[in-house]
Amino acid sequence: MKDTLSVDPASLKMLEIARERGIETAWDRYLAQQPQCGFGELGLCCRNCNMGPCRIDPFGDGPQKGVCGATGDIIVARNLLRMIAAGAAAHSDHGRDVVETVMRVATGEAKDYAIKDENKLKALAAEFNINTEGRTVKEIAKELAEAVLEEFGTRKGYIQTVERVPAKRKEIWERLGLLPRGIDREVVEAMHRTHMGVDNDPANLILHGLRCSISDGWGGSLLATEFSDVLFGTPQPVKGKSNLGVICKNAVNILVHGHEPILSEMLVAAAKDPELVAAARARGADGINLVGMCCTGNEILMRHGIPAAGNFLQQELAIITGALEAVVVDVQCIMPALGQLAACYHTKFISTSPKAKFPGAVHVPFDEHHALDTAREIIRLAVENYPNRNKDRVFIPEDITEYVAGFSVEAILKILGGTLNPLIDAIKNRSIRGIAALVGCNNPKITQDYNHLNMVKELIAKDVLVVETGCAAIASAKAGLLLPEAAELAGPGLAGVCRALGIPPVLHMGSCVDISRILVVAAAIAGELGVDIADLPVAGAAPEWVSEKAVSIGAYVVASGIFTVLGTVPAVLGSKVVTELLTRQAKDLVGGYFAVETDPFRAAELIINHIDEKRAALGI
Ligand code: BF8
Ligand code: SF4
Repeated sequence: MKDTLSVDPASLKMLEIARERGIETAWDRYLAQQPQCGFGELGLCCRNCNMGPCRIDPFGDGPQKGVCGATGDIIVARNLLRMIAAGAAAHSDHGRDVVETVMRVATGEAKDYAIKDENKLKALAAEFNINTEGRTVKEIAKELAEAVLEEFGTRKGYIQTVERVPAKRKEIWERLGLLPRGIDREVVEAMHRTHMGVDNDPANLILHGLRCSISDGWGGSLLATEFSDVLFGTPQPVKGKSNLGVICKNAVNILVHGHEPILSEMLVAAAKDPELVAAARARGADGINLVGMCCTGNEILMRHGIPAAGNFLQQELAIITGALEAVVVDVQCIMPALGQLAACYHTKFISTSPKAKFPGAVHVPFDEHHALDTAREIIRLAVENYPNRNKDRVFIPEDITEYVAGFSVEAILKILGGTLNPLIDAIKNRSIRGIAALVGCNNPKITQDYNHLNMVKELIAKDVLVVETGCAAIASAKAGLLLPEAAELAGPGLAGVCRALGIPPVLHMGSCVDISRILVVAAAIAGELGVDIADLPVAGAAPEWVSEKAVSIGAYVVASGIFTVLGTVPAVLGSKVVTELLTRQAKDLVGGYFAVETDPFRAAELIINHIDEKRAALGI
């Protein structure tokens, strides 16, 4: 669908305002890039050394080798591995930051944070063979954080958390040499192998890509999720509001955007500070309104029901409302365009991480030692900025949709009465035909939210339970699909289950690192049934994916045995060898494999066919 930029009415209204005001957005910059580089689209360009840049002619008339002799297959495989490594690094570095914060809580350095979920702390301690008897929470937390920080460069063979996969899956990984030996190590090795003149075997490169991605999905991301739960509490179902209409006309509006809950959780606390609320009122505002964007939005909506202002392509649109006093960011998925855009308004663009600085941003360094004080300082900057708002330039679309989020594994178990058996029974008796995980971003290459929403609707109508994270989940929130009432759109089997349990047919399981929650559920179901994850009637999809993190996610989901459909085309088609490997041979090797399907209806059909095949093989 190309005739409209978005199916989100709020986005369309804001794009109209942007057009009237002559303000550019990602959609305009995407158009200005046309035609995009054909070599790049196919993955056929290389800049890995200074004999290059080199490119391979896909039509066979021009060069078929780089200066070093690298073929198109080698170049495509190397480029893909670098993308996986960057994505795995991003998730895992986020994970490390959260674990380090737990360490600082344990040593008393991060006094503004506390251990909120002691049960999870103890369960993790048991997993890492740490004694909890007669010890204080801080003692346990310190030893656990030390053990987990060791996982990033471990020398003990392979990382501990892969023990969570069913035995059959572990055997496959062992046989193929895919057990990750340490999270940092796999990323470093990916960079080493892709250096000029090192690994020049496409299959060997891709297999390492799978190992590197497993160190993310079953390592860095999983640890980010678990330790965020330890620090901030394990999410439980919570109601909230979504879309740009959550920005308030008469309040000090602060948009928090990025990924790590370490910052956003403190902003949530500081925004309630009576002194700051009074300061906002003294300047004529009704109060302080904190809203989230992208995954940091997901983190705080999952735990506090903080409104979600939107997903990836709405970050600029939020500023164009003219009603944001501040946009506060940490790391990942933050467009560098925001600085220049914020300067067209009174909006302060505040960066906080030493890892992520931006043109046009005010940098307020955030660290765990003075977290609440820094968060207060940031909120104060926003409050003091309120009188600078030009009321004539404010336009806030009225679109607001309610959602229910917070479906952690623990929350799902609680709803099911303590075990997964009711879910497994529903799958066996076909009330639930299968489970599809829809994840990932928005991409201006396709109509915003169109692929997400149409895939979700097709799948639930055919009794497939949908679980979501990231910007995909926000798309569903905005469309009202995260409400129990959306069961009306589900097939009779799924609708019956939703009504009996009071849940929506689409479960919001969190931010992108929380895809690990989905893996954990899949592993647990496989364990109960005594089969491998690859045997389950389960599939994955990234209908509008953008980021390198999504490439790592796709790789570890496939490596875990799950069929995955991509809705935007990855830069691999320049190599027949790599394309075949990902879309066919992977099935024989790891059970999971990729399909690329840009049409959401056909993509949903692929998933349903896959689910039915798996059901037939299981005899259910
Ligand atoms: O990690 S879905 S645009 S915000 S990458 Fe980014 Fe994509 Fe959104 Fe979260 Ni995930
Ligand atoms: Fe060219 Fe080979 Fe250098 Fe890549 S590594 S830029 S293909 S010479």
